[in-house]
Amino acid sequence: MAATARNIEPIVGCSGFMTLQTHMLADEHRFPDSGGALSWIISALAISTKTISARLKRARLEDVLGEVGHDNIHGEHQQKLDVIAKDVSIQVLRGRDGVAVLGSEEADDLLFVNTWTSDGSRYAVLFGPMDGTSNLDVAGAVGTIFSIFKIEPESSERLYPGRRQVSAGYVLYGSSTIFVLTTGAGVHMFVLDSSIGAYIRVAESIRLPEFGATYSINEANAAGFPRGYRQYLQQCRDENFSSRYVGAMVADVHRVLLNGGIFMYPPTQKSPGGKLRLMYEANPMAMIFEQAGGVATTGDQQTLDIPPSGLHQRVPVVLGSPDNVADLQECLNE
Ligand code: AFP
Repeated sequence: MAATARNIEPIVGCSGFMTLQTHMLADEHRFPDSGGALSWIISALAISTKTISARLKRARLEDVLGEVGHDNIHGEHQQKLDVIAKDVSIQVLRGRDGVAVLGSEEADDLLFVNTWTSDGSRYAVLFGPMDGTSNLDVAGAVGTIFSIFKIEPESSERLYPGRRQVSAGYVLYGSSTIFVLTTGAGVHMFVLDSSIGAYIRVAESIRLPEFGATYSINEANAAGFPRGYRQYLQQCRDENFSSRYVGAMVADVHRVLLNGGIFMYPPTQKSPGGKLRLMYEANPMAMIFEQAGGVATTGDQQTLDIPPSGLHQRVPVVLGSPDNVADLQECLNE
């Protein structure tokens, strides 16, 4: 792993002044037959995430930090902001033309909404409204992740492999609010300008560096990782990599997307099948990484090819620069 021989420069850039809404209108030209429902859905996500961003900024002042007092479907203590973020997202999304199915990390099951667009298209929107909740009480970075599928007209299936996503994205609520989006033609990044209430495009067609000397993993679980992961981590330490871990997938993955490197949540003793959720965490991030020239795998197969078995299915997650993932894969295959 000779770091000097590899491209480690972030490759981002953009031209012109463009809001998310204008970007989506321009993007619609790729689909001349579309009735614009996807744009409406993404505009709903823009509204819900702006609302969540505003609530987060005032969280300590409005007493919305802390637990609700009961657990969610995963047996995790639900935070007040988990519930607020889910309710805001559902309220905004369920009124949009074309949203037929909603699925959220915080809801036990899929929610079916009876809506059609004039061109007959219907979509499923799956999302993790508040990712990284353990950071809330300490004003750390958190996020929202979403995945959008088009529902086949004659199909009774409601969950599809990630390869069938038509759009995916995340919002990072950090020192600024960042919206990262793909609709299958590259990955674009927007920053919320709260003075005008609009997401402004700041980077077009982001390309992940081929390699980055940073890894992101909860190393406290290392004793329970499969041998290949332990071996790869040793290799990274021997080569003086940096370790960075926020504990909110959106924040950790965003760093890797821009600077290169690798994010891993392997199988652990506590979660032998992995901890992160396929449908609204692993899949959308996998689409974004592949669209940006990166790699997304479980260690055994490409994440986007996994046939889903349920809304809350868990999988091991590896997302990263091609060279980093290739080096990990070598260790896993040994
Ligand atoms: P919370 O939302 O419960 O804080 O979980 C966050 C998360 O799902 C994901 O965002 C992180 O990458 C991962 O869990 C962190 O898990 P560990 O705390 O086990 O490292």
